[in-house]
This record gives sequence, C-alpha cells and structure tokens, in this order.
Amino acid sequence: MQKCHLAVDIGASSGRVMAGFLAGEKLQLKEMYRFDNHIVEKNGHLCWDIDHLFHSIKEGIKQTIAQQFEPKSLAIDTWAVDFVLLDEKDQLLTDAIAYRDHRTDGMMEAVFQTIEKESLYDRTGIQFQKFNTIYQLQALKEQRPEVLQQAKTLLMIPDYLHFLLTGKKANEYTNATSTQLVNRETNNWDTELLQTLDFPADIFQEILMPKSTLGSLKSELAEEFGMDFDIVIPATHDTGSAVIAVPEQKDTIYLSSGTWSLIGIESSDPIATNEALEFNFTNEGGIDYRYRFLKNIMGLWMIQEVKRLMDDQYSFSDFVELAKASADFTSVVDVNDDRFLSPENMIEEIQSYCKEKDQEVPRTPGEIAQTIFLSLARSYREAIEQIELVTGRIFDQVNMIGGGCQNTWLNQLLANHANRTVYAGPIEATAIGNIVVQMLQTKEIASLADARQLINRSFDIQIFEPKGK
Ligand code: LFR
Repeated sequence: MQKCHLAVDIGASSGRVMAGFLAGEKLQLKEMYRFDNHIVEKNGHLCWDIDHLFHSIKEGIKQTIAQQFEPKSLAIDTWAVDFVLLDEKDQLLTDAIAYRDHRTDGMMEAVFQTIEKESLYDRTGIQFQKFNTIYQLQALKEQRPEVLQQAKTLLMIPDYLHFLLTGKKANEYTNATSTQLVNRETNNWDTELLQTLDFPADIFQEILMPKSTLGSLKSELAEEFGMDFDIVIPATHDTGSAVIAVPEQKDTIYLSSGTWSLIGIESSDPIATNEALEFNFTNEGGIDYRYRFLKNIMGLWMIQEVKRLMDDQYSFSDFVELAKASADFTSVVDVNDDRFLSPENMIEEIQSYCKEKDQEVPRTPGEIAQTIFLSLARSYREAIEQIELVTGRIFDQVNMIGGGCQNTWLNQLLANHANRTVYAGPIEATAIGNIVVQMLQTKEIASLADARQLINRSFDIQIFEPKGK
C-alpha cells in the first residue's frame, strides 16, 4: 500500500479527498474521491448538509483504502465563519446554518450598538462581513436566545467534523480568527469582547494551532475502516491552507480564486490602520502566526449561480469561451455590493444593477459572463491599488491559486487590467496547503520555506502577461 496523508478539502460547491505523498524531489497529489456540497433549505434557513458531508468523508476514506493507499494522517479544511452548537450531551442544537442565510441582516448594526466598529477592528483586525460568526451569534442571541443558553460547545464546521472522527473538541486557530472574536494581540478568544457582547464565554474551546495532533480515530471508526490514523490540525480555514501553498511570497500578491476571490499579501504582523479599516481589509490568522492581509471579493459564486439558474446547460469553460466572444461588452457591477451575496436571482440582480446605473443590460450568457469577469478583474485591480497604498510597497506580480485559476480568460483580464504578470497555479492549492502542514507535523518537510519550494517544483504554473486593455 502507498503511504500518504489525506487532505479533506470541502468548498462551498464540492469536496474532495486527496492523497499526498513525496515521490523523489516532488510532492504528488492524487484525487481519491469527490463529492457535491451545496446549500439546502431547512427549517426556514439556508443550511449545510452536515450529515452528507460526514458520510462523504467516511466514503472518501474507504475509497482511499480500497485504492491501496494507507493514510498516515488526515486533516479537514472548509470555508470559514460557520459553526454548530452542541448541548451537554454533545448533540447538535441547531442545523449548520450557512453564512449566506439572511438571519444576519441588520446584525452588524446591532453589534455596533454595543461596541464601536473602530474598536472591534482594533481588537481583532478582522474585516466587516455581515456573515462573520460574531453577527451569526448576535442573530441567535436576538432570535433564539434559548439555543445560546443551552449551548455548551461551539465548534466551527471543520472542528465539528474532526470531533466526529476523534471525539475530541478544539477550535483551530486560523478558522477561529474568522469569527471576529479572537484578539489580534493575544491570538486567543477576546474574553472581554465576549463579555461586552454577552456571549457565553465557556462555549469556546481551547485554540489549537496548525501542525498539532488532535488524536486518533474513535475506536468504532478505526474498526469500520480496518485501520487507525491520526487527525492532524491543518489551517482548517480553506483560505489559510491555500495561502500556505502560494509558491512565491516575496513581493507578490496572491489571489485565491474559487467561490470567493481572496486577494492580499502575507504579513508578519496584522495591519489594522485606519486606511485598512476604510478599505475593509482583514488580518486573518495563518500558520506560524503569519497574517493574511486580504480582502474578500465576491468571486466565482456569481458565475456559479448563473450556471445553476441556466440549468447547467453551460459548463464553466463554456462561459469562459462565451465571455471571450463578448469581450467588447463593457458593463460592470460592483461585485462587492451585498446584493450579490445571496440574491433570489443572480442574473436579474446583475441586470437590474446595470439598468439602475444606465449601463447596457447584459442579456446573452456571454454578456452576463463577461460582465461578471470584467467586474471581478476591475475589483482585483482596485484591491491591488489599496494594498499598495496601505503598505507603501509595490507588488509586481500576482499569484493566482485555486480552482478558479483554470479560468484563463479571467487570468488574462486581471493581467491586462492590473498591468502585472499573473502566475496561475497550483489549482489544488488548498489541498496542497493542507497536506504540507501534515508533512511539517511529521517532519517530512523541515520548514514552511522548504514546503513552498517543494510546491514550486512540483506543480505547473501558467504565466499570463498583460496585453493592454
Ligand atoms: C473561501 C472562504 C473565505 C471566507 C468565506 C466564507 O472559501 O473561506 O475565506 O471569507 O469562504 O467562509
């Protein structure tokens, strides 16, 4: 059997179980299993189907073993901010409500009545997104206080999946910072903040850093799989894992491209200046307390929604070709307007935005796709300018990582609009970042710098030069 580490990487639209192992001078990655993920409507809320996710993880492990791979360890990463609450018997108290649910409408303003926006930013360094855990908890406090009162444990989604595998409860650091409740000085839960907001402090668990070992499988699971292995804590926030896998770090801007576009730089300290606040940049915690100074941009979610609304008759690569053929179409939307976060109908939302702004209304699939890609490229350029302004530094290149870098048209639009060389790859950055943390834990890789060199020589990177707009 081939010994390996298993990365379970679950995004908002799909999950995969990937085996990673060293082969000579290179890191090899092999997909073992892939499954669907999507938001479902349950009890009046938009939710994740957590049972389906856990079942799929187990299936992925079984398929891995059936393919003659033997996991030495496994680690799970997912999107951030969402959580579950457990009662005193460790049973779920709520569904796993998704961040696109409308329960947080107005909750940011409610929190600001208790603590000033500036003070919250100063304590946490985290961007203001209406779906952050802090606003989800505020929603629970106002809408279902009895649930919060009954709660004994808060686990973020990957923490909960790790708990189901091991029976051990902990909150992983990179994801914990996405709650907007971790203090950027202490890198621990901000107990004063929790008190101010009247959130029950005892539901928060010990924070564990990436590279820690959580424990081995529950005995009944080890029996079911016919083998036992450790669960290692990766950067459980997918963006945290992805940024670990950016091949080049010096003077580069990374853009993790998927359902979201996360654009930023790695910083040894949080940058929580007034300008950073004004531009709504975040300082999410990373491996070895490196901070991700970045901005969330709405991302490929917009085209995912369009694809779904068109009954999947076009693939993502069809949309790329159709958009290219509509390259002369110049209408743009502000992708970061909250109206695109969870609209009833993305196509109509884009069309009414254009109409309101007296722009030509996109009608064909190509025009709609082009409006999205062009708008994204513009907002990437704006974010790059803001990063340069805040840091006083110049960044000559962009490293695109993640599944979205298969969109060669968007890569080219970015190169043209930002007038910078774009390096695209690796596509599986998140799973790779997850795997190398497991290898750092076992000391198969000596340091993060070594891990990045290994990634650089192991995976294809495509280059896009600016061609003028
Ligand atoms: C990307 C991501 C972003 C986070 C958003 C919501 O998958 O994790 O980093 O802001 O999803 O959790």
